[in-house]
Amino acid sequence: MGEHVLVRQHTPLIAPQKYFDRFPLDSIQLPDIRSDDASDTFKHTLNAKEDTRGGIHGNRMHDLLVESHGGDRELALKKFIQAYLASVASVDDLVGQIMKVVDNSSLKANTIVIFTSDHGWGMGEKGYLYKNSLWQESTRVPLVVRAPGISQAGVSSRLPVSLIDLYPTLIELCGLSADTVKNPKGKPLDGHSLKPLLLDPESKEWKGPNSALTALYKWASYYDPAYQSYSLRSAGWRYVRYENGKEELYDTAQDFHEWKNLALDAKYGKRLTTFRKELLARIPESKPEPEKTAEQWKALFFKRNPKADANKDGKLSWPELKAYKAKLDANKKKPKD
Ligand SMILES: [Ca+2]
Repeated sequence: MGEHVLVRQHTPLIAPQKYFDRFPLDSIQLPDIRSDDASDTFKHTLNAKEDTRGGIHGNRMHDLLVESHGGDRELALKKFIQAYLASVASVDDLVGQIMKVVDNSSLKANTIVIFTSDHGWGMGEKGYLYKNSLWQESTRVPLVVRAPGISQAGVSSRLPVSLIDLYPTLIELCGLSADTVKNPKGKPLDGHSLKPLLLDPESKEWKGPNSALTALYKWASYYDPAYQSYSLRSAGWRYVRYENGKEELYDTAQDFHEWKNLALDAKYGKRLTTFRKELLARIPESKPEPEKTAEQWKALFFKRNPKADANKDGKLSWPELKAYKAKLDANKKKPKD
């Protein structure tokens, strides 16, 4: 198995000029953006301290881009999208070159090619210009599979699947063992082989769950799976639950843009309950952070403040800690000038 990572398509959006020329500014179409779209959403309520880049970073990126174009939002987004399209076109050409090499070699008939990405990107929808959201712009990725003798060209499946399904797919297509449980501590793979869907996009043989799970990992010092933000995307719905308990629910069959948060509408209580249960069944059990004992706390303080060991005996006593902490606190209170 081989992996080829094309890093451009990525910010900063650098591509040869000829690709920019393919997308003149006046030909750029902006996505459908509703100015008040974010008003019924909760991403911005995430604890910014623990989620420095996930909470409002996308809003800041958006606002700074607009500001740098003198407040002309349309021009700002058009220029960003032009650079994005130029990068996509450049990667597209490179993929074509790779495919040409494969197809002109003896590898053609027995090489499985998967084209995908690790996340999408918000283009100003909900005032957000970044990855790391739980809305479709960020959670959806391209996924194209060419498996000789298995998949058919030009067909697609509407079923939401996940990147964790790729490994089991390759294992099955290559006829390798998927048995990952070697001892009692082992766990089976979380993903499911896409082979039935590659053979027939309408197949009823798919063994995976009805919805794709996306986790927004909080950049915290301690990881508790119960306090992360998640999205479940089924064929017709998206459910979002933020770590602070706030929820969003979108009828994606009717509301493709995910504009109207139905979680705020009592009419959808039953559907919310079902999604809540489904999510809890999918995520690992909570592992709350153990309480730190006084000694552990002292050890941590010593690690961060080695100078607190006043008599330099390599050990930090409580009086030494108290004296050093008092000094730190006094310095903190001092006015800067
Ligand atoms: Ca909205």
